[in-house]
Amino acid sequence: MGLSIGLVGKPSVGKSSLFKALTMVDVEIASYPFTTIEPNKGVGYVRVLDPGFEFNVTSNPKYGFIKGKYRFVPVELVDVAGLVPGAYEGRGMGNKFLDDLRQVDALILVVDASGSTDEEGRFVGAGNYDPSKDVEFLINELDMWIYSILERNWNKAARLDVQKVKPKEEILGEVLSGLNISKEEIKNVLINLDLYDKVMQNWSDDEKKLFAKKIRETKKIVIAANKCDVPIAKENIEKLKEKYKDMGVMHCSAESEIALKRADDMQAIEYIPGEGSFEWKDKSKLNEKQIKALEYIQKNVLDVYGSTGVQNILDMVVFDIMKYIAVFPGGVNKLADKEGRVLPDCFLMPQGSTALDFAKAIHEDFAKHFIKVIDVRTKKMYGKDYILKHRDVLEVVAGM
Ligand SMILES: Nc1nc2c(ncn2[C@@H]2O[C@H](COP(=O)(O)OP(=O)(O)OP(=O)(O)O)[C@@H](O)[C@H]2O)c(=O)[nH]1
Ligand SMILES: [Mg+2]
Repeated sequence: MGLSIGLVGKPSVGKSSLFKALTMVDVEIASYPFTTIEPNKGVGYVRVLDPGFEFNVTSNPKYGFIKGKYRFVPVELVDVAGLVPGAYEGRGMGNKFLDDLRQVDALILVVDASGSTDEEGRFVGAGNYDPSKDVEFLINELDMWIYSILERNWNKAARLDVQKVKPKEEILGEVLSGLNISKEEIKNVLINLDLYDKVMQNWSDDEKKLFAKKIRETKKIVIAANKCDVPIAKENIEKLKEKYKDMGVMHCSAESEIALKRADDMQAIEYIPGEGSFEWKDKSKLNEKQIKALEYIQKNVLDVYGSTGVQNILDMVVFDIMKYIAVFPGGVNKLADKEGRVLPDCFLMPQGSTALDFAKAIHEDFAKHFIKVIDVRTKKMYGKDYILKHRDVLEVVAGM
């Protein structure tokens, strides 16, 4: 299964807009709170410099696509309803819908950097709300969401604990199952909090809350500072970057990205997601208003920030925060598969993965009968413990 990334934030910050900018799936976008109720799922793409051009070939991906020198590799995205302060007490849409995010590997926390919306997502005019307040309450809501999962299951779990049916990390692992947290991580949190040997029945409420918070801290989270096309956002983004140095903070303008991608689809411009400029191809395909909008984007977004930030957020999550790398299967003598597709596959794998992990990702049998890998660029050979590098192109040799 591929990587999955969730979008969370208060209403009207542009979660669905960012989802649309990343997936180009048409979803409901509107200026009133709680536009989204049911989750949206779609495919977004991380950007990798494609190795094809080094071999003088144009790759032909089975999944994703090539644009310019880049390969866009699919990951799953999930957009959910807006979260308001007190959601854990049932305010707004409550926090149960966050269960749709249980499976995600990382979260993008979307805030309205233009400060145009209050904590409930109501429009208050640009600059009239401090977006760093959002980060505080959203983090607290995530903590309380995990706490509420614990609470829902506590009695049963505490009974198993008292009967010593199985170790705590297994009991709690089941309660938090699907949160993508390993038993080892759970055990570490328990030990660090000095709760490993304390009978669960006797945990205080504060202890449960602290445990929930520490579990949340194991999740990968980055902040997307959206609506950076509104000039006043600049100051707020600088403040957010200073205040949340430990998390990643990335400017973005979902609306700008949608406009650029649309104009690119119409072949009015040539735009590669993540870039700091675009080329005019055929202005006659656009009306006056659309041309003005694109000029505005160049001047107020691309020239100011170097990108719309939309592509950059996803790349930052996967490559910088989650520390994944992209690895390509290929043959020393042949880069195409049976159907003639050149470099058809690209695997996203955690940093530190080995040649054997790579073989396994391709096919279980390759791992079972593994002999060696050959670096297609250098023709060097490596054994099963070879640590994969970002953008490696490797042939797996197996004895079958
Ligand atoms: N200026 C500006 N406005 C944006 C941007 N992205 C979204 N918006 C506007 O913000 C409003 C809310 O956008 P949505 O994408 O529906 O927001 P949401 O977070 O999904 O909202 P809910 O589903 O209600 O929680 C809409 O009026 C969008 O046009 C942006 O990059 N810049
Ligand atoms: Mg929405």
